[in-house]
Parts: sequence; C-alpha cells; structure tokens
Amino acid sequence: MKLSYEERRERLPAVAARLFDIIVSKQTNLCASLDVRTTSELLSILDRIGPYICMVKTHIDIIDDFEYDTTVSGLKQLSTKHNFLIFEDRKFADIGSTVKAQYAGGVFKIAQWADITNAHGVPGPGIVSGLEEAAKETTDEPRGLVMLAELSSKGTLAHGEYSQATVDIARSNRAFVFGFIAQQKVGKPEEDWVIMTPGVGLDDKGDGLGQQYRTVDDVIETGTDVIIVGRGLYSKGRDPVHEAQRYQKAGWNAYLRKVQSR
Ligand code: BMP
Repeated sequence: MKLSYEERRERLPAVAARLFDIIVSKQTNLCASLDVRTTSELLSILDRIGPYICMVKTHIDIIDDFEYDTTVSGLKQLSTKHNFLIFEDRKFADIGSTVKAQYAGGVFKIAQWADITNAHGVPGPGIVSGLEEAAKETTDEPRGLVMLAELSSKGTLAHGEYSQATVDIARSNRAFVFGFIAQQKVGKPEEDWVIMTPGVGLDDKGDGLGQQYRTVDDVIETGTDVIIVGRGLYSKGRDPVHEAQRYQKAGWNAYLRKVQSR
C-alpha cells in the first residue's frame, strides 16, 4: 500500500491527522530531534529550522536550565509560529498508575504541552490506559501515543516477537495509539500505522555509542512516514538551516518517488 498522506489522514486520530496536514502543507516529513542542553540553544535552533520541519522531538529532561515558563512557553510559541507538533520522547516504561503520574505531573507536566509522547510495551497494555487517562484528565487538546516497536541501536532487544507483542498492545487502543517508533512498516498493511524512524543520517554511519544511521531513501523505502534527524542537523560544524533544508528535500523527494511508483 503506497497511499499518500492526504489519502491516509481521514482514518487517523486527530493528532496524527494534524501531523499529516502539516506534512502536506509544508511539504516536509522531517522531525528535528534537538538533544541540546540549554533552553536558548533549543529555541534558537528551532526558530531557525521551524519552516522546514513538521515536528520537533524533545528530551525535556536533558535541558540543564529547564524552567516551565521559559522552556515550555518558548516551545509552544514556536510551534504556533512555524506550525509544527511537539513530540516529547519520554519513553515511558512503568505500570499504568506510575506513568499516569509521570506524564501529567512532576516538573515537566508533559501532558500539558506535548502533542505526542511514546512508550515501551514491556509493562503490558496498562501503560496505554494510564497514559490515556492522564491525557484526558489534563487537557481537551488532542494527544497521541506512539509505541517503541523497534530501536535503531546496535544489539537492541526490540525485534521479532517483542515487536509483534508491542503491536498487539497498540491495537488495544487505536484512538490514542496511532503509530510506532520503528525501522520499517509494522503490523498488517491494512492497519496503516504511522511509522516514525530515528537513526537517520546522510553523512554518518554511527556515533560510537551504538547508534546506527540509515539513509533517508532507505527508511522511506521500508515504510517510514516521518524521518527523525538529530545530530545530522546540529552537530558541530553543521549549519542547522542548511541541513534541515537538505533533509526536508531528501525526505519529501523519497516520499514522492514512493507514491508515484504505485
Ligand atoms: P541522533 O539523530 O542525533 O542520533 O538522535 C536520535 C534521537 O532519536 C535521540 O533523541 C534518541 O533518543 C532517539 N531514538 C533513537 O536514536 N533510536 C531509537 O530507536 C529511538 C529513539 O527515540
């Protein structure tokens, strides 16, 4: 199945439909993963590359000077200014009651501001219920979850039966779970999950700590809908604007080739 983003959006939960609308209107399937350590670096890169991305992926707990009023307000302002979604890569992995509190509360209050977050399947389906309850009790805005079916890192345990079992957990709540972090299409073709893929890099093969990079063409060919690119955009010596434009173009052209080949 090689349907276009437009053809698929109708069947998706609200947050994923919005993501696809942004992808189509800005002609970009690039999600920027900005693992920088200060609020000012995060916001200044994001303001510059905002026009070229459909989403930003954060690890909010690595910001040394995190303050809700500056860090989160800044993210929200830029997401409105440039029209992109916010994905907090929290990788929840605990029992339902604990993740419910972790998602809604603490210093970060992720459910208040992140359109999308993610979770491991290892605790079982209660993790999905706990996160959905937190989202509903926190906000009327659409919230969505993606599950980690596969990882990009060398030696990952998340493959084969584990990945299949994670897909089964996702099936328990299709209104809230709309897709996967994975390296290829997962589930049945007619189920049409949204696949978001990290470990994408055009210039590097890895990082010496287990990360493995694949090219944009390669991941789009194996079923990726959203490419997640981090250090390929902002590591030392790289110009984030130039790189974001380059990955945007590569991701969009690979997508066009795929839908036109059907
Ligand atoms: P980079 O492109 O700089 O290697 O960053 C990849 C990002 O994607 C990191 O934030 C990492 O936490 C995340 N990630 C990953 O690399 N592989 C996975 O399988 C899942 C991830 O969330």
